[in-house]
Amino acid sequence: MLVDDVKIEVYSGKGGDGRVHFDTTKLGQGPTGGDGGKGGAVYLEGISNIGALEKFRGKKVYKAKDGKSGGQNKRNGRAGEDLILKVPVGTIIHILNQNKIKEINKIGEKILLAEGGMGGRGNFYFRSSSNTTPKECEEGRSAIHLELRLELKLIADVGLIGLPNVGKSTLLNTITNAKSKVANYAFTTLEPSLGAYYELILADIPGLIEGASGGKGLGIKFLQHVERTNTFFHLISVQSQDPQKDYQVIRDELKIYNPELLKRKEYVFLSQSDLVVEKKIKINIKKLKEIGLEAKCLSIENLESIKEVERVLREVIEDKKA
Ligand SMILES: Nc1nc2c(ncn2[C@@H]2O[C@H](COP(=O)(O)OP(=O)(O)O)[C@@H](O)[C@H]2O)c(=O)[nH]1
Ligand SMILES: [Mg+2]
Repeated sequence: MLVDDVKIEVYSGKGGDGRVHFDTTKLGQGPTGGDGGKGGAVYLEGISNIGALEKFRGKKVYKAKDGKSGGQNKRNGRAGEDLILKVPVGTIIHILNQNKIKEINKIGEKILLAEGGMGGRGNFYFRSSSNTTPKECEEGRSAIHLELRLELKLIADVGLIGLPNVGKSTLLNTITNAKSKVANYAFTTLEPSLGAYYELILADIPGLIEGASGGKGLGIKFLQHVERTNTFFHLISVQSQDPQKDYQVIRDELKIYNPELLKRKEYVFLSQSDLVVEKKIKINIKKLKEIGLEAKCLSIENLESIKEVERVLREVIEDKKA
């Protein structure tokens, strides 16, 4: 199952302590204690793998490295390594013990959650003309502890919707780098998948069937992931006996979940068009026209139709920029 809600704890690194040390060579007697290194910070970084919250289910506590203590001969301690946790784009970060919320919306976006503690200063720092042999140094500052709830809300630009088995996953895999499971029976793909087409993110929303909004199947759970999606590709199989009904079933489920979803831009595709004879395609195109839909033919066997999908995607990219 897709993990889309987890709680973890993170700690930044503690600062290294400053050091008290004096030169032991014959000529000098001065202070040479170095500063402690800064502790590692905690960052979150957005990646495209929507399954990335899975790894937080087992391990719950994550720590950046502490800074090292200062050394002799004015050597400063090494800084602690930062902790960078990778989360899927669309993750909402609830910082529970600070009552704050942050979001990661882009691949590669990195946000700082907790600074590492500053290193303490060594006695070399405290030397002065009035005190040439200071015995003071500072402790490193403490780490920051955060309790986090990571909640995934996918931010897809295009949502692929339609009944099971109409070719949504196949289309996603064909035009993006996604590796969505494809199978010839309903309900194998129980996880939504994401793929990228240039700067667009496409989401395959599986499991929508009649009654999904009433708790049948799992589709309804995934609709939260397209709540912020502006465009839908609605696939209807050319093999359908009643394409009008297939269309309406999905529209009804969207409506019950959130009527706003019906206002989003929608492109209708008559999919798997290589599987039937031309006449059947024409009949189904006509049936869809009767309810005001201009359906485009689509088949992964037909390069022209894939190019047409890509043309529509470029249109979506233009719309997005505008
Ligand atoms: N012949 C043909 N088969 C297709 C096409 N698109 C998908 N399929 C097949 O239809 C079945 C269901 O496809 P899938 O992508 O899993 O459908 P989904 O449930 O909507 O994600 C799989 O066996 C696919 O190989 C197509 O354009 N032509
Ligand atoms: Mg699928």
